[in-house]
Amino acid sequence: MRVLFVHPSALMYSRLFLRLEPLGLERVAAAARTAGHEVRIVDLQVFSHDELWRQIAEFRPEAVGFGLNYLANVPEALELARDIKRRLPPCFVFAGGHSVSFIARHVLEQADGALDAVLRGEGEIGAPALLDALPDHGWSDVPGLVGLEGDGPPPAMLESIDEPRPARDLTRRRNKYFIGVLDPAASAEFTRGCPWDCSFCSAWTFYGRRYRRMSPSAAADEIAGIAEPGVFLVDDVAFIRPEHGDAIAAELERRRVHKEYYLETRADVLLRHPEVFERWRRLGLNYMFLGMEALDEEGLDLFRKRVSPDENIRALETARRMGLTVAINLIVDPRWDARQFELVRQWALSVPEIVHLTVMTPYPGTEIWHTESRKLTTRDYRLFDIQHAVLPTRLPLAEFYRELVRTQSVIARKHLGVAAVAQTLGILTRQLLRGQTNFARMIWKFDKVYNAEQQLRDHAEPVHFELPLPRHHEINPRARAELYVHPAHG
Ligand code: B12
Ligand code: SF4
Repeated sequence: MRVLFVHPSALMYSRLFLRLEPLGLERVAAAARTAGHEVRIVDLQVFSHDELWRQIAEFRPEAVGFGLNYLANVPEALELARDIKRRLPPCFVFAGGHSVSFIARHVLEQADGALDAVLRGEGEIGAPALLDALPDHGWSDVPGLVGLEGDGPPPAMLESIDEPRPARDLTRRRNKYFIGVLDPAASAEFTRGCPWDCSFCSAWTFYGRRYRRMSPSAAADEIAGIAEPGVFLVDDVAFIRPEHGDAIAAELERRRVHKEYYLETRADVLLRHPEVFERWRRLGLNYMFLGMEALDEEGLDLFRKRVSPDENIRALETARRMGLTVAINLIVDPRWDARQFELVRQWALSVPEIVHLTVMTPYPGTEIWHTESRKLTTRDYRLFDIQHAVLPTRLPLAEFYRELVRTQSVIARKHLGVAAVAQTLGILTRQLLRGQTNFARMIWKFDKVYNAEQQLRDHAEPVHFELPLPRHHEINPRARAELYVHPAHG
């Protein structure tokens, strides 16, 4: 069967700081190809809609699968699905991915016939099963299927994440994938899931709180097979198990594989086993993302981060000592007033790290979705990109955005401004000589992407598709069980 997988367009954040390959979609595409299907991928982060229509006309797919990891992409995917059905009526159109898994039935109903099914959970098992079932519509056995005529059994999980290897050969214009100065950059995954349970996050609920590791030799094969010099590790928390990080490092050392790495971890993990990160530093680890989330105890308790402000500060010192460039994420509470924004600006300017701000946003699949969603000021999917405020702000909304954008701009100028360009001039020159312009463009694009008036105007756009509301508004054991996509473990 001819199958086309589609990743929707880049969201606000990805238009500036990073744009990464659709790793999940590449893995699902690989599984479908192994099952004997003819598979293509269109990534709308790096292609315009014209390329999609060209593929629809030329390749004439019998099935199209949209990757919906992000809520903010739901309206675009539904509109494209409708157009595909118009141009190619017999084509089977479905969606899968992180966010859509939590609200599958709702999205299917909203699609009003434009989608034939949503596949919940990991796609490596479900997607080939669905494609195999398609000719005679024997869907009722497809794990994770939510269909127009009923549901299949619960989503099935891979025992081992060693296989399938992502079908990187199917993504084109790979030189458009980058993260900051890692330009170009590929992505790779060593582990899946997270054993913590932060209240604002759905990484643990999606995987039923399970945590799986790739075997060290498969992980090293994966890295060795990547053509790009830079690698972003998509693991939610890198090297939770120090022996796993060490074993992969040993394999890479033995094979003399050297890349430049960017990874994400937690302060307590770094502090417990700095030696693993030191070892990776020698292998090319240069950039680390630390999800600090809040500067004070109260904020950290609110998000159930189980890390103290002191641990966060010590982790920063440890990373600095190792010579790592660190990016920090802070969650903006919509209740912040002008004074709190000012404090954050001062703090951000006083530390050498790159500081990112994301606005606290309740998502389906998180605990705060149940406790906060009654207060939502909008249910427009497009605003759920953690750069817009969807909860009531203490400041008038226009002023909130002015403070937010001003803070982001002050911080961005610290890194993207003339001084930073001078510091990174060597990197920039080398990239431009190789024809890599993503990082250079990012430096000059900030004001186009971040604009308080535009963010305010986004709230006035006509809304065609809205998020559903949760059935429970508190976290009792039943509501907690319902958070999971893959059945909970332990
Ligand atoms: C890596 C990552 C990114 C990368 C994106 C890379 C890319 N282009 O896809 C970067 C760093 C760019 C990123 C950015 C953002 N991210 Co992000 N990201 C992740 C992260 C940590 C891992 C995703 C990943 O690659 N996993 C590994 C692959 C193999 O798994 P996967 O993609 O989930 O795919 C599997 C299934 O979902 C499914 N599947 C996927 N696609 C499809 C398609 C079909 C047809 C089918 C059947 C199945 C299927 O099968 C796959 C294999 O099992 C997740 C957290 C998590 N653990 O999932 C957050 C996460 C997905 N991100 C999140 C957010 C909020 C964002 C941002 C909005 C943040 C921001 N600061 O603005 C941006 C917006 C990105 C954008 N599109 O523009 C949220 C999602 C929230 C939501 N409900 O919408 C998550 C869940 C993190 C969280 N803390 O809650 N992100
Ligand atoms: S925020 Fe990080 S540590 Fe907390 S549950 Fe999500 S992935 Fe795990």
